[in-house]
Amino acid sequence: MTALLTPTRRIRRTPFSDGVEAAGVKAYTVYNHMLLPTLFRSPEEDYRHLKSAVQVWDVAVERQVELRGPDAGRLMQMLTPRDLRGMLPGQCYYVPIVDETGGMLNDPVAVKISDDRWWISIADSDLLYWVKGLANGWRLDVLVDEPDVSPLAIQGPHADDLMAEVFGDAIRDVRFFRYGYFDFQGRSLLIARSGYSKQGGFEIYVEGSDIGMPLWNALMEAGKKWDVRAGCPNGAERIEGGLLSYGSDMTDDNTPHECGLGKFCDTQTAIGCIGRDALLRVAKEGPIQQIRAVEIEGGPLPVCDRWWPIKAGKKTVGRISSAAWSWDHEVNVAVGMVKLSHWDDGDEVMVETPEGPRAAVVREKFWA
Ligand code: THG
Repeated sequence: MTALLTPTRRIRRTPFSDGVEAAGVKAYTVYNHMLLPTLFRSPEEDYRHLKSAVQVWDVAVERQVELRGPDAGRLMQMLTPRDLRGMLPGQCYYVPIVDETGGMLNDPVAVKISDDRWWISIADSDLLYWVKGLANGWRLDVLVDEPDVSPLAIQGPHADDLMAEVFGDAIRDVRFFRYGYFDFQGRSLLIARSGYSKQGGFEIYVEGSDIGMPLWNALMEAGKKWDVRAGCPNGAERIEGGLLSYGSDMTDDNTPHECGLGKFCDTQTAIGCIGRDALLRVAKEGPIQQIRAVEIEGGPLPVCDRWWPIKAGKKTVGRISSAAWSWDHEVNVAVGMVKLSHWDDGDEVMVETPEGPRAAVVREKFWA
């Protein structure tokens, strides 16, 4: 598919779209009904620059579902099998969200603002309707809305330097998956050390679209000495790091355990979680397929826009959901859902790619 994308009002722009366009964006995808840049210079240039400098990413598509009211905490725990009792304001948790069958509905970052106020920073599914449905069906005392909050990510080895220039040195002390409030032009912004790369960095939860471009411009100006550029989540880098993409690598057909997210589940103690009973059952047996890193041999492959079957002889033993050429590892790095019979480290399989069958090796660990 190489056609253009026709813009409509259904495909939402972001508070940073003017900056993204001025920076020469070359390709977009659609995520949460909103534009998400996918390419600026070339896949290789974007990849190498992310790993050596610092980039500003328009990730406004990470929309927030806000829970506000006395039952906000109760509702939040209904959504996830991760035990939230120990979570304090100032913390972010990566949380699987599951339905009544234990199927994954989303894999957001939950931000606890106070006992009665949370933001759920969602991946690509319409989680708002599920959450509103639960709040109303259970007659909970909570407001559920999408606020005017748009994340802007600063990622790369010079992220701390750039952020300190704009927000002051105190930003360096924010720990991983913690946040603090920092001032920009008289507005207090929630800034977390997090982001969809393994290069380190921050996410600014920009509250109020009107300050989107002023902030974008200030970051671009302050970052000149570190060669700051507009960037975006990078396919190869995120696969190397084992960061999953909801809708591509997993859907509501998968449990968190199949997705390797069992470490973010405390199903025994997550009392109130809608999917708890279902997950307790599947957790007893353990999954029979699981997400794995897969190395696909040979040269670069086209973009993976449909499942590529994984074969062992004539048998299908899984499917690839994402793949990209890694310039650092000089191999195609991929994410696959692999059956138990072939998921051990070093297991040799074949992948049916659009370029024909390719030898591949299943890996226990991702690359970064
Ligand atoms: N940041 C914010 N919102 C998001 C994303 C994000 N919403 C959409 C999407 N990304 C949600 N999915 C993920 C997937 C991975 C991570 C965060 C969100 C992630 N994982 C780390 C890891 O797996 O190494 C850390 C997990 C942990 O240790 O808690 O960061 O990126 N705001």
